[in-house]
Amino acid sequence: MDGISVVKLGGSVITDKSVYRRFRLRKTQDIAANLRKTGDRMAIVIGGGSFGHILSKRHGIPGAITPDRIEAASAVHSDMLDLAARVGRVLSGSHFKPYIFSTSSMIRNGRVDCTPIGEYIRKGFTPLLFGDTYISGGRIEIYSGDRIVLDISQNLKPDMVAFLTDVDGIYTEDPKKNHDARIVYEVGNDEGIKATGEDATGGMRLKLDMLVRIRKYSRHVCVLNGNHPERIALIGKPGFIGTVIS
Ligand code: ATP
Ligand code: IP8
Repeated sequence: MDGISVVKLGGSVITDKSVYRRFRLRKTQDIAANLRKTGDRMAIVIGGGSFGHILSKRHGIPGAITPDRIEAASAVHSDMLDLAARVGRVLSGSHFKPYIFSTSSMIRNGRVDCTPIGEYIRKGFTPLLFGDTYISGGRIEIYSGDRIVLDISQNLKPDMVAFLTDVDGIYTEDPKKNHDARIVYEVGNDEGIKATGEDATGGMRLKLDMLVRIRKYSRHVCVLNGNHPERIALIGKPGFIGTVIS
């Protein structure tokens, strides 16, 4: 395609969300190789998975600042930096030039200042950002990777935005909880979709809200299964398996 893309690597794909800090190296390598084949320049955002959500939930983050939460937020931030470093090494192995931005250092007036991202992409880097904890007033908050994708999209107006999760796309309801759930190939708004969110940032519920908003800034927004990374090649083409936001 040779355009500019923003790709969210969901924590449900690159980590095992049920085991603290378990990284899926081989899966991430497969995804990186398939992203490389697109020829696109891109920014990559990683979600929390088991590096972000387990400790956050255990210590009640987001929440008011307490000594316990300060310790936990520091640990979550370090864990996310570690996850970003691991993903960065995988991307380098696929000949990207990743450049990690620490999200909490880029928050200005309640949102991520994405001004440098476009410049780094144009110079040949692949900016890599991650969902993160940050301080706001008397609270410790979480800045979701999904929200970062919205901020970058607003700034860059990318040709394509793709969210990789561990299911085929958006379903009528959670496919892991109800086997009658059906995939919805085209979504215009979030009406008629039951989305549950059990992680620290609201899971699929927040994602749906973000997807609809991101569509204003990009012609092609989709959700696909990162466990089948060969599907990346079919984004925007006939035969694509996943959900397109219309
Ligand atoms: P992270 O936030 O760690 O980056 P992620 O972005 O990969 O994770 P989740 O927030 O875990 O993804 O959302 C994906 C999960 O949402 C799926 O594993 C699925 O079980 C669940 N889910 C709930 N409702 C739906 C729905 N209507 N359609 C599709 N998946 C849903
Ligand atoms: O998984 C949350 O980002 P998300 C990151 O994209 C943390 O919602 C630190 C839990």
